Amino acid sequence: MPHSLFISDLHLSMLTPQTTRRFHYFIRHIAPQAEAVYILGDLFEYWAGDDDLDSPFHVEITAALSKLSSLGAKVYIMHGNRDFLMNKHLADACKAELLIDPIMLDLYGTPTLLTHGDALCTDDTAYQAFRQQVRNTTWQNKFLELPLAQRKAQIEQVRAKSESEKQNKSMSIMDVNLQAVNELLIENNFPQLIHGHTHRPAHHLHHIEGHTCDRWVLGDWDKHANALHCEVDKTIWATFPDESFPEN
Ligand code: LP5
Ligand code: MN
Repeated sequence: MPHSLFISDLHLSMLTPQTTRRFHYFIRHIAPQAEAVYILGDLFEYWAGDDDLDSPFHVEITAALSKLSSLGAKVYIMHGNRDFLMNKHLADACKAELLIDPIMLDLYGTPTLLTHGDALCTDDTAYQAFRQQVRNTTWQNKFLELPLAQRKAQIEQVRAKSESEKQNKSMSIMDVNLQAVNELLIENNFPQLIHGHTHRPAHHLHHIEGHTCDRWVLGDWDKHANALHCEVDKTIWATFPDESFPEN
C-alpha cells in the first residue's frame, strides 16, 4: 500500500552508535517501501554547517539517505532546533528536499501541516529569545564565517547551558502551548498537524470552532526506531525494537 513515513528527533551523533544502527536499519530495510520519508527536524545531535559534510560519520548518513532516494523514496528534511544550519549542500548530498517549517501538504487527501514543534513552545521564553537570535540570517552568516572547530566549541557551550537551564524548567513549560497550537491550526484552516521536538509521542484531538484536528507528536529515537506511518484513511505508529534487526 502506498504510504509515507514521518520521523524526527534522531539526534544522530558519533557518541550514540546504537541510535546510528537504528537509523541505518530503518533507512535500509523499512524506508524503501515508503513513497516518501519526512524527517521533521533534529536528524542530527547538532549541525555546525555544511562544511562538516566530509566527516566519515556524516558521509555514512548522507550516503544512506541518498541511496534511499535513488531507490525511489522521496526524502524530505526539515530543520530542527539542533540542525537548523543544514543547507543546500547537505540536502544535495542526501538527494533530499529541505522543507521550510511549517509546511502544508496534501497527505492522501488529508490537509496536513508539518512543523518541528519548537516554535510552538511559547511558554519557554528563554528558548524563544535564543531561537529568534539564531534563526536570523545575518547572525547565521556571521556564525558560519567562523572556523568549523570554533563553531563546534561554541555549540558545545550552548548545549551545556541548555542542559543546565532545562533542569530548572517544568515539563509544562517545555511542552507546546495549546493556544499557539490552536492559532496555527486556525491560520491553516484546521489541518491535521504532525510535529516532533517534545519527545512525548501521542495522538491528540483539538476541538476548535466546530472542527476536530488530529495532532500527532513523534517520538525520539533514544530507545528504539519509530515512525508515523500514513496511508489513505489510515495512520498508525510503527516501532522497531532493536531485537527485530540484526546487529550488522
Ligand atoms: O535540544 P533540547 O531538546 O535539548 O533543548 C531545546 C532547547 N535548547 C536548544 C539548544 C540546542 O540544544 C543546542 C543548539 C544547537 C544549535 C547549533 C547551531 C547554532 C549554535 C549557536 C552558537 C552560539 O535548542 C531548550 C528548550 C528545550 O528544547 C525544550 O523546548 O528548553 O532551550 C534552552 O534550554 C535554551 C536556553 O533556555 C537558552 C540558551 C541560551 C544560550 C546562551 C549561550 C551561552 C554560551 C555562548 C557561547 C558562545
Ligand atoms: Mn528538537
